[in-house]
Parts: sequence; C-alpha cells; structure tokens
Amino acid sequence: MFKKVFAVSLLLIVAAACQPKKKEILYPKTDLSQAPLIPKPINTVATHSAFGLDQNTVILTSESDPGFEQVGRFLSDKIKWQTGLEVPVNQTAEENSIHRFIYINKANSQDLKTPESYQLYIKNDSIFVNSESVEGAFRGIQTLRQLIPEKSNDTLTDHPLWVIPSGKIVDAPKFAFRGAMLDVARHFFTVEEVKKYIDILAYYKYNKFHLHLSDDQGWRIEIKSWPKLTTVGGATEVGGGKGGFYTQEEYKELVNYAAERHITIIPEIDMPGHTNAASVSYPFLNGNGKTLKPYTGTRVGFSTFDANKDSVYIFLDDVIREIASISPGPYFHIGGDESHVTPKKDYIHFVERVEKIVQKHGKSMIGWNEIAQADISPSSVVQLWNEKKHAQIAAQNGSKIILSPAEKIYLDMKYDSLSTYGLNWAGLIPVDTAYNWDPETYVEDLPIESILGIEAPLWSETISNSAELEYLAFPRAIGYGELGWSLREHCDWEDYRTRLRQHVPYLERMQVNYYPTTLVDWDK
Ligand code: TNX
Repeated sequence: MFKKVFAVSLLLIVAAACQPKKKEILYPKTDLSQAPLIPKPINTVATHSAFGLDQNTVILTSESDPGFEQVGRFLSDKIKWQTGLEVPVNQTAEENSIHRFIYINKANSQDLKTPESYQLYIKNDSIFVNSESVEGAFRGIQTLRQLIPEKSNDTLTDHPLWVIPSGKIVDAPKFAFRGAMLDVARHFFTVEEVKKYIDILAYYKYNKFHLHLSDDQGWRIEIKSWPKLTTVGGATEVGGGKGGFYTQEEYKELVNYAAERHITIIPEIDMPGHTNAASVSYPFLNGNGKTLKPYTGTRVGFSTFDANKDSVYIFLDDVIREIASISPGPYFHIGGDESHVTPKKDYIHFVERVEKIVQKHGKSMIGWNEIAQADISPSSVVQLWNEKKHAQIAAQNGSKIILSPAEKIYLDMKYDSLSTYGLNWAGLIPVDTAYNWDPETYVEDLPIESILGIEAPLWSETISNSAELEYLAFPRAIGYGELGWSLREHCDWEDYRTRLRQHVPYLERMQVNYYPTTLVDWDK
C-alpha cells in the first residue's frame, strides 16, 4: 500500500515537472497599473478591484451631443465582436434591471486639456469615460477595449463575465498629429483593404490617414472633369498589374469610415515630379521633353509637369477643387518630393503657385521637405523625410513640421536582411530601432512647438495586398502609435516589448499578418 502511494506521488511529481512551464501571468487581472496598454497613458492608478462586463451591462451616453451615442454604439459593436455580448446603448430598460453601466460622458474638467484628452474611472458597478469632445471619448474607449480580457471568467457567476481591473486613468496625446500614410499608387489597394488598415490604426489612437493617390505608376482617384486620369492613368501599377482607382463615391466612403474613427483623411496628389501617369493621360502636362509611355517599374525622379504652362495650373485647379470638395479635413498634400528633372527655379515657382490654388480651395498645403526651398506660407506644413535642414528652415519661417524620417519611420524599409518584403535604401529598421528614437529631439534646434507630430509612410513598391501590407506595418506601426501619443518618459523599450507581446489576441482576432520578430517574446 505504502509503496503504491509513493509510486503514484512520484509519478505526479515527475509529471508536474515535465509539464511545459506555464508562462507567468503577466499582470494580476485586477491590477490596472500592470495592464498592457498601448499607447501607455499619462497616469494610471489601480484600485485592485474589478468591473464585471457581462450580459447585464448597459452603455449610457451624454444626451447633449449625439456624437457620444455614436461612440457608445462603436464600443457596443466592438464588445460584441470580442465577447459575443450584446450591450445595449441608451435603451430605457427599467432602472432596477440595470446592474452595471458604462457611461460615456461629456464632461468639463481641469484635467481634460486637449480635445483628445479623456479620463477613465473604473469601479465595481460603473465605468465612466469622461471627455470634453466626442473625439476624446473615442480615444478613451480604445483604452477600455484594450482592458477587456480575451477570456471570460466563468467561475464567478452562472454566466460569463469579463473582468476589467478597476482604477483611474487620465490621458492625453503628446502630439496632435499622429498619422500613417499608404501608397495606393505603386500598387492599388481596395476600399476594404484600406478600411482594415484604418481600423487597426484607430485601435492604437492614430488620428490622420494620408493617402498617396498618384505617382508615376498610377492615378487612383476619379476626377470628373479629367476622366482619362483614371481610365488611362489608373490602369497601371508596379509589375504590370491592372491597377485601379477609387470613384469619388468610394473615396467618400473611406473619408466617412475614417471619420467614424475620428481619423482625418489627407489626400495627396504628388507633383511636379512623380507625374508620369497623369502625363500619359494628358500629354500637355508633361515637362520632361521625353516620349511618354506607361511606367510599371520602381525608379523615381524622371517625370515632371511643365511648370511654365498656364494650362497645367488650370488642370490642377480642377483636380484640387474636386478633391478638396470631398475631403472635409483641413489639409491637401501636394507631394513635391524628388522632382529631379524640374529645374530648381521652375520647381520653386510651381510650389508657390500651387500653394495659392490649395489655399483658394480652403485647405492648408502639406508637402515633402523639398517644398521648404520655396517661399511658402507659415500655414503650410512641411513633412520631413530626408533633409533635416529643410525642416529647420521651414520652422524658422513659422511652418509646422511632420516628422517622417525615412531611417526611423519608413514602414517600407525591411526589418532585417531576411525580410520578405520591403526596400533598404534608408537602412534596415528592426522593431526596436523603430521604437527607440525621440521625435522631440530628432532634429537639432527644432523647437517642440514647431512639431505638429509624426507620420509613418508605407510605400508600396514591394507589396500589393493586405497580408503584405500588414507584414511591413505591424508591429512597427503599433510602436509609432505610442511614440506619437505617450510621454517621452513612458516610451521604454523593455516595458513596451512586454506590453506588445500581450497584443497577440487582438492581432489574431483581426487576422493581422504581423511580422513575429524574435525581439519580442510573443504570447502564443
Ligand atoms: C522615396 S519618401 C519616395 C517614394 C518612394 C520611397 C520608397 C518620398 C517622399 N519619396 O517615392 O516610394 O522613397 O521608400
């Protein structure tokens, strides 16, 4: 008998020792301060209790602004998608049947300093999302979404309950401009593909989405007054594929989809260089003196509009007018990069003339850093990609700067020499290099007040569908979300890496084809 008990115990001990080592529980589920939030909030205080999200939870929203109800509906949809729970919004059930509520509240508080600021108060029976604006409430519910655990706890009650740690979060963004760019010109991406990208960016609190709508290889937006731009210019792409374009209705659909996520679309028509597709459609635009033919390669810098023809500016007035009229955001991006075959004086004349057209149609101009060589207005914005001195000159002139330095934030750079997709002209950008830089000090002598924010461009010479896009964008774009939002002192690689690994359930649920870098010990 004794022998048998001993043998069984030994077996159990050996079996236990042979069990694969369980990953340590990364945060006690009721410690809010350890929650793996990205971007990391300004201030988090844990109260070590919990709110149980379950079938008896309801969402209520401030009545003074219908936008808050929309935020409530968005949250309800996402809770349904993640947990299966149907959480009603502003349904006047009998008061006594309400067990727990999430209140999305228009509030005034000293702590709410910017339109995107929010507070999150989580108690046992209530969650308050406080913000002065709908936009802030929307950012706040992204934080709340990240606090809902992947698995329910089915032992506490007779029905499933998702345990959300209690406490208080006070939060606001570092930069007002936190953008991503997608090049839909080198390869075309469908409306559905673009929507999926926007959806993921919204989860990480991005608020700008820049669409690179034209380049040598393709023109991607319908212009009703110049139809060949899409019938001819839209029919090509890198590698000889069939290209494509958005009708104005489809573009508006994207604008609205982004707006529901409080993301502003910034349209770009690149000029005077990167214009082969436009000139193939309408040869009078061409200024390089060469015979035109469709281009499906990946060289840059060979094309230009003719900067000395009035008809070119009449054409551009139509293009900018049509796009501006369906783009509610304040910006129109004119490109302006790599115009290697435009004589410098023509380039400057061109930028100054086009700036006036952009302003006439009610928008502020954005351009790549080369535009700083022209005499531009302080209301125009310069996007740094390769020449720090252009950013410094522009800032002295009163312009705001968007930081997109290729060596740090180009999503189309390879991670390492083994990367399947991407280029390497600006270097390799592994996930830690992408994260470990400080936008506020990146350019010497650039006052912080001159920095509008950061943007992560994704050029598409080597990618042509969502899976390839996601391979390059994720996880790096998640880190850029944090660099744009969180305080410098909260951007710590070791801490970030531990939080990032816990985002696998979200990425898998979204079917994101992220690059599983070995720099992160993924929770799989
Ligand atoms: C440079 S960055 C470009 C693009 C290319 C990209 C590839 C910039 C303003 N121009 O035309 O697609 O490099 O990385």
